[in-house]
Amino acid sequence: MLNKTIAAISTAKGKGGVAIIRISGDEALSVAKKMTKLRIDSPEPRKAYYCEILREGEIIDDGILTYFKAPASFTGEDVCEIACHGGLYVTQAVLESAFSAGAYPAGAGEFTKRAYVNGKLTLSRAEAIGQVIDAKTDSQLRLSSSQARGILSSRVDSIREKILDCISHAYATIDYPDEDISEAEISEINDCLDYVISSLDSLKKTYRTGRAVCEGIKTAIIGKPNAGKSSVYNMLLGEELAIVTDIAGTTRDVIEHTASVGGVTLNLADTAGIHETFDTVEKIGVERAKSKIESSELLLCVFDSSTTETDEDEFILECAKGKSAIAIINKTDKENKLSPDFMQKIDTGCQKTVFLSAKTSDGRDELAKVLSDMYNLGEIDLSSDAVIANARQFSSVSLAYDKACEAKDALILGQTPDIICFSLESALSELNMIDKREVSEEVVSAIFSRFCVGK
Ligand SMILES: Nc1nc2c(ncn2[C@@H]2O[C@H](COP(=O)(O)OP(=O)(O)OP(=O)(O)O)[C@@H](O)[C@H]2O)c(=O)[nH]1
Ligand SMILES: [Mg+2]
Repeated sequence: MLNKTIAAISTAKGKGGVAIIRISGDEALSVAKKMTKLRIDSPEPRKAYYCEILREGEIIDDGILTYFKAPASFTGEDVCEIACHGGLYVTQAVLESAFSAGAYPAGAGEFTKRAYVNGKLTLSRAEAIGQVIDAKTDSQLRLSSSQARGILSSRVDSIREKILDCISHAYATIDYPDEDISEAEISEINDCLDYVISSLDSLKKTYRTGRAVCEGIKTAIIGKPNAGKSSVYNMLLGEELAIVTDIAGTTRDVIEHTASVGGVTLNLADTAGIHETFDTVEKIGVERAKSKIESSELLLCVFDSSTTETDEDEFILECAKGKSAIAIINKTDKENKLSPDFMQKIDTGCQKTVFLSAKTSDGRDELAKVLSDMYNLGEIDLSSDAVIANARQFSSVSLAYDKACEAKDALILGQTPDIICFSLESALSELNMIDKREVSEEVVSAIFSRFCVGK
């Protein structure tokens, strides 16, 4: 399958100035030559050539052809890119002309998959390219673009080399089974192992940040009716998405959008005000709000500071128990009527308290800072540090960490070098899952199927 020459539109679907049709495979140049009229016989690699574009011999457009000779191309195969005019119909016609000239339609992510198979990209870099395309926030773009440049891959490589060092030290002692491992050798293996364990531990910890940036945190805004939940929701999203009125019980259905606050991606849900109600529709809304609390990882508990607290506010604090929760004391543009006792209860019931006015946006920066600290964004430079950004990578690093700890335990217990080596080799093979070829075809296909056609 892989040696078929494939073609697809690589630019976004829609009307634009220019569109690019990418062709990759052994026949790329011959396909491109069949479907264009060039002024020369053979284009030189990496040079742009004006050409007329043909469909069954008839000129349908003109554009630019660029030829990339294998292996110096994105996919590692021969690649031709034809830039034509970006109309919907003309682009499709140029693509069909590539098919008539012998190319096959590319599947989703097939160009990037070929780049990976041909060793042009590591798996984590390929994943990061997908994230660059999908990025919706500035932090997502910064993180994925640095990982696409291979920062995670080089960090993983340097840890792999250290593990190989440990293995070679331990194997050296196996060659002399009659001699005990000397103190000096034990200390060398020990230092090496400590380095590996602490590097894997630091890398593992970056997942809290990576996940907060890339996947986002499921967050519910909860509070009693009229506390200002929908106003806080709109303020965080920078748009009037939820209806705000002074009538208690305005929000009934759960409304969900994604916001970036302090670099953290919040998958935000605005919910109905929680209280006792006999209104059938509102009752359903309150039930939905309660189930949203269950399924959320983070709660933004909104309290109206312009009125004294009620049992409903006490109930919100009950909901926050055992959960990650930030208290938002809203309406700070008005006089604070919450009792000092209740303020104290808020402080103990929630991890952090932020004073905010959804009306004036005062306190938004403070909330951004709290979120950024909560997910360690201040400690990590998204554009230069290696960061674990998905569950697959996290699982490999965690398992490698466990195996390295097993090796250290074996060393401390004075077990034979082959036992230490066995654990270290398992650590290595777990780590190999991040970038190397030990990944199953199923995992690889799942990763690339998330890409769009043309990438
Ligand atoms: N002064 C002031 N008024 C606010 C602030 N935030 C919200 N309000 C007002 O409080 C009222 C209720 O706001 P909403 O955002 O609809 O409150 P809610 O918690 O979503 O209410 P329900 O959906 O009914 O549960 C509206 O009149 C808002 O304009 C604030 O920070 N300051
Ligand atoms: Mg509301």
